[in-house]
Amino acid sequence: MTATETDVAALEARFDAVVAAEQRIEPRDWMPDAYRATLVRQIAQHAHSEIIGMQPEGNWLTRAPSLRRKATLLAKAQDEAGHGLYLYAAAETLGVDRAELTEKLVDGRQKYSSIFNYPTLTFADVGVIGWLVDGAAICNQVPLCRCSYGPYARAMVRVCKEESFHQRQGYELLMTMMRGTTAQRRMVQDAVDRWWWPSLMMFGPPDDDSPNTARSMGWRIKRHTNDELRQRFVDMTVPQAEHLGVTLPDPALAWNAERGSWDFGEPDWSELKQVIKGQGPCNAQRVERRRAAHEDGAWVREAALAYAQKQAGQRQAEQKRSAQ
Ligand code: FAQ
Repeated sequence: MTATETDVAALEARFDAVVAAEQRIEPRDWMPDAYRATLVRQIAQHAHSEIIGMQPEGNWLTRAPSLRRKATLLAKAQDEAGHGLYLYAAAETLGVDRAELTEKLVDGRQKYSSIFNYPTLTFADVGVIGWLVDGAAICNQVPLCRCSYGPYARAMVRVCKEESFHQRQGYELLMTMMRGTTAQRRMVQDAVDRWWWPSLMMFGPPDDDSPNTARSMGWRIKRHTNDELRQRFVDMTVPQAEHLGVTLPDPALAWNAERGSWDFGEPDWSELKQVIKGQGPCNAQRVERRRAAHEDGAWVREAALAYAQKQAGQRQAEQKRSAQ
């Protein structure tokens, strides 16, 4: 072994020991290139999902049925923008540039969650997104609070607290509609029928078709497989659906006493593949709107940069004056 090989072996051994001891890898620590690349991929996709994820609900901001619902929805969308910011900041600790990540998103070189490519047809969709989509996000993200990469794990703690509030507001909205008219109850059931299967697909492909899971679990980035988390979500949601008074659109749903879990049907994996490939109902619209918003915001970024440069220049001039 050369001296360099010995150094790398020692660094690798330290990295493995930190991960095995459930401690955190921090930005300045040595890490394998593939670990860094996996984190950039996942965190960037996650950040893009939060930002694109504002669009489906944003569709109802100007048409919310009351001032209270509008204020709540606005606050939720703002939280999602904030989650995007924490996540881009976490990605930047790995040496990538946020502007470059955004370019990759709008060019189709990076992904975002499939779930945000479905339309929001009625106000009940706002409630169902809160209940099912945020519910699925919580199932997926609470374990990420124990992810081996420090900045990602810490960002997840706050994100999950806010997602819990989002889920509750969605459920409360749906409870209110279910206590309303027959037409309102129908709207809720229709929204549940449309969002149930896409929510199950949020967890990713089945384990035997998930190329990244084994390695990400080995590095303790992911803490559970896609199928484990999907099952956890179904088990959590079935009693909530009963309490709400809606039917989940899956004839195969049945309690399995032996497993102590709910059996459920197979999502249409070809649909997930199509949506991930960019061929879902709203992919083109979502990406186009993101591109337009990014271009429209160029003047804000330029102004902020010019202001920061001006401030830095003034600070330098002051330092020079006080040194004289
Ligand atoms: N959509 O090998 P795996 C939210 C891709 S935030 C699109 O299993 P992995 C908050 C995957 O990237 C929702 N693509 O991959 C909110 C990979 O492609 P690549 C976002 C998907 O990474 C709520 C390929 O398929 N949450 O909801 C999807 O081990 C309400 C093979 O898959 C996160 O991002 C999909 N559903 O596991 C906001 C959580 N599934 O990259 C607004 C963090 C898979 O090799 C309103 N991410 N793919 O080209 C994760 O936990 C993981 O990345 C998974 C995928 C579980 C999503």
